Amino acid sequence: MRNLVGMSVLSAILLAVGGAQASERTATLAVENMDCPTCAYIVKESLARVEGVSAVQLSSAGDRTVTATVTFDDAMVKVTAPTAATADAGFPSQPIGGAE
Ligand SMILES: [Cu+2]
Repeated sequence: MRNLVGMSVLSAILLAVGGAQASERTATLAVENMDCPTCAYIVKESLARVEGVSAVQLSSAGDRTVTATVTFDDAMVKVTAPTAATADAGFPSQPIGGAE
């Protein structure tokens, strides 16, 4: 299940897309069960599809745990929505450190 979709490439693209808006917030999720770039792609897509999410950045936090930093419009998105989205895709997640 490996392909060469690089997380760093995805992150660079998403960083370029993310812009500042008045009601933006970020939340960091610890995502379980991820073990290859395809998993990362699926998680990234599942988060990006949540309406109101403007940016998703993944970073490695160990062999099988990845953190996903999600930027979202807090007028449109509840903090629980990104967590539900990854769980629906087969990758349970939980917020770490609280939303800022
Ligand atoms: Cu995988």
